[in-house]
Amino acid sequence: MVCIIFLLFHSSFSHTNSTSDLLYDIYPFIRVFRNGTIRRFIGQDFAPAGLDPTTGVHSKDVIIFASNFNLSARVYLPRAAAATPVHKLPLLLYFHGGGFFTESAFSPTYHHHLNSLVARARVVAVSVNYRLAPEHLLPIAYQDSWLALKWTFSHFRGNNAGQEPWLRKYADFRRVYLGGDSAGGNIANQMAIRVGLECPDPDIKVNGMFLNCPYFLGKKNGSAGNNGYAETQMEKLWLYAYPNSSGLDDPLVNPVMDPRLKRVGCKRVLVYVAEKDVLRVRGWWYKEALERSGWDGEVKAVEVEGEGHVFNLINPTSPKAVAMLRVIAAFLNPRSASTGS
Ligand SMILES: *[C@@H]1O[C@H](CO)[C@@H](O)[C@H](O)[C@H]1NC(C)=O
Ligand SMILES: *[C@@H]1O[C@H](CO)[C@@H](O)[C@H](O)[C@H]1NC(C)=O
Ligand SMILES: *[C@@H]1O[C@H](CO)[C@@H](O)[C@H](O)[C@H]1NC(C)=O
Ligand SMILES: CC(=O)N[C@H]1CO[C@H](CO)[C@@H](O)[C@@H]1O
Repeated sequence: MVCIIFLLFHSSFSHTNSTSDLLYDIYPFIRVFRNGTIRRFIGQDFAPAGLDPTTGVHSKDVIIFASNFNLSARVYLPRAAAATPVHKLPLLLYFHGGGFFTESAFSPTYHHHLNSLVARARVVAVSVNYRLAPEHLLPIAYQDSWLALKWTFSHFRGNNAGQEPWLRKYADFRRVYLGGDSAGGNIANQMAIRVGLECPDPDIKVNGMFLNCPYFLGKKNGSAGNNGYAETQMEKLWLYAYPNSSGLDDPLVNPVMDPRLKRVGCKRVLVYVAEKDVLRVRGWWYKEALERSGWDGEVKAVEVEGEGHVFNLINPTSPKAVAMLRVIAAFLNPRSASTGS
């Protein structure tokens, strides 16, 4: 009896104890304990590169900079690249989501997504594996992404060009696109602004960008709505991923506050938002802010009814996800739509 009481007491005590052992809890993304233990709950699996039998898309992993931290990416080539003579294909630079804390360019979710998109749009793609918080706090993800962009662009020129043959041979650097979902959408926007401010090569043309449920926040600029838990978790992601930021109105996460927004370095932007996503209004506000900024381009937002955050990645075979894939493919490569591959 004493023993049972002790166990009950002890288990509730150790529960309390382990709760206080938590430095922070951003479930289901991550839990970080005071003793240094880190637990991630999504996006930790590895899908190998190679030939995808369903789509005929080839992929391989490349190390971009081995020198210090093995910055890497997964490069994709569609079946259409095998045509002779070679027709160069549009190039997509993709940034995965995961709240800056989880996922990778190599997870089954993104491997599947890129295979489908590359096959449908007939584009060459580089899916960037930037480093994650909390081991690598922001702004490292932005720095890695910019290095990956510069590495990709370095394949455009002859002499000092990069050595990845798929990019040298098949990528059309006058039809470059940026894309990303959630935190990757946030990164894509930053890369587009930086291209507008300091494009590494004036002869390279970034034509457009698509953002899927982009991760933007804002404090002064109103609350997203009634989903308290989800919204709080979304805010925590930023504050813990970037303790040195100026908070929820930092221009890196609140585009309404970003005076550089008008420098987005492409002429077409497509924003997807989902009706039940706590970030829905942020996607709409991004569109409005971009329009009001004086940016010289055309932005379109599409809202998908009845769906939640990155629904198309979670349920890629659902009719709405398939329809969305078709629209994004046509955005990246109008020719892929006209011949309906
Ligand atoms: C750290 O704390 C967690 C939660 O209390 C525990 O599961 C884990 O084993 C601990 N790790 C170390 C190295 O002590
Ligand atoms: C980079 O990759 C190589 C080969 O896999 C490995 O030996 C090395 O430890 C890695 N470096 C870092 C910093 O992860
Ligand atoms: C935060 O900013 C301060 C002041 O600029 C700097 O000294 C510090 O290294 C930064 N911390 C991180 C984690 O980047
Ligand atoms: C509450 C608030 O200030 N909302 C504004 C946030 O920013 C967007 C885009 O600029 C405006 O349309 C909202 O009115």
